Amino acid sequence: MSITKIHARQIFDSRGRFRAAVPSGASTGIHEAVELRDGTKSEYVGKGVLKAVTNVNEKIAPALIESGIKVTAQKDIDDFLIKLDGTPNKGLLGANAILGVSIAAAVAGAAEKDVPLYQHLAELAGVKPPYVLPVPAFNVINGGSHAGNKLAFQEFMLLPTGATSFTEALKIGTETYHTLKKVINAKYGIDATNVGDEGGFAPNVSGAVESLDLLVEAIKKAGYEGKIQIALDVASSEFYKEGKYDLNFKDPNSDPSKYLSGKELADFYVSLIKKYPIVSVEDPFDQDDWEAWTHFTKESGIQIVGDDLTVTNPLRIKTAIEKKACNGLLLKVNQIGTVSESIQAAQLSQSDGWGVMVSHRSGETENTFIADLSVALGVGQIKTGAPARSERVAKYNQLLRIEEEIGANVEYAGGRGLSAGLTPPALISK
Ligand code: 2PG
Ligand code: MG
Repeated sequence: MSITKIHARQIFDSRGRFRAAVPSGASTGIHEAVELRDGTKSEYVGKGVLKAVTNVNEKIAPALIESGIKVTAQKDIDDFLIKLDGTPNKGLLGANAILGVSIAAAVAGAAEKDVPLYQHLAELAGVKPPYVLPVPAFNVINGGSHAGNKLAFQEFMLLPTGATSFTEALKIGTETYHTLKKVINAKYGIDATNVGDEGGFAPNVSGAVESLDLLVEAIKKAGYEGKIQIALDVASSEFYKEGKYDLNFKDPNSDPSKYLSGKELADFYVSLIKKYPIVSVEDPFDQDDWEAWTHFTKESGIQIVGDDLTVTNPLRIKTAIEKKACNGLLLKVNQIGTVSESIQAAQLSQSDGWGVMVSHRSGETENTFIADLSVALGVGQIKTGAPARSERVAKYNQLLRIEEEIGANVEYAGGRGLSAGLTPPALISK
């Protein structure tokens, strides 16, 4: 069947900002596809997306309906949208307008075939069962641009790689999250247990070492030592200044003589990797500091994930492959703007042996598309915040449903999955 009706409306994200059916970042990379915002300061503090909504309703909808493309032909739909926009960064219609339609088409395609969304997406990607449920990366301490504390690093994540199912991973993550809350309360008081944008706690710790010590203590107290490994998202483009890294960037009086060089920052990471069970580091360096990336990926021996560096864009991923700049992709559908290009980005990365982690944005909605996408692509990793705040938990709950629905034939990526080449072996061998 071809498409007969498309309708967009402006809705609100987890920060109370406004968009069509797509998420939105705070620590966005400069090379991401364009998110069209109205910019009318007097309305919705300039963050409205009514222009993008109009682009869907008045430009995309009539053209796509007129085209007669079948709703199950995702690649044709996405190619049509890319062409209709005509710019390399989807700046004309807006990646938010385009992605809303692309995702809606995928959901409608699954309905037309009368199969679950993850199955439809897997068929589009050519991925065969058995389906693999991803290891969740729970972001339990929030810093950087996602929290009102002094912490420079943006995300401290727990990966229950030692679980035997997704359901157990969620149990382990949730129990450890609540144990962490008690640990933080005992050390810093109840005020320090307020949460940041992604549901993790945002205590006013001095830095990464203090945060990692909290995680290790919580893991031990919760009884999950050896079952949980740690991932970081440094989001360092946020504090790259004049070729150096300012770990005190939230202080307006930060002292430039204390900024770190790329080499000094790399040495700091190496010391952390030695001391803590860290198996993955995302955005350790600025989005255009290629040399530092290449050097550190080789030196670290663990998964190094490109987010702002690669922006889910096949062209940037190709460059990263050539430069051996990283060995992991953070897959964010709104960085590129269509479902088909997201699948292409994942598969291009996997073709070079990279790990792939499907990801939410810090500004999220209750939409659970990425949960299905992570299963469809069988990538073995997903990050969608702490096990708190409904826009985060909605994705984890959808994965519970999928695991239950698939039943006996389901596999969990932790352990077996990771060693089967879904992600670098370092994730389990460390
Ligand atoms: C990131 C994301 C999601 P944002 O940097 O990985 O955690 O944050 O959506 O703000 O870019
Ligand atoms: Mg990131």
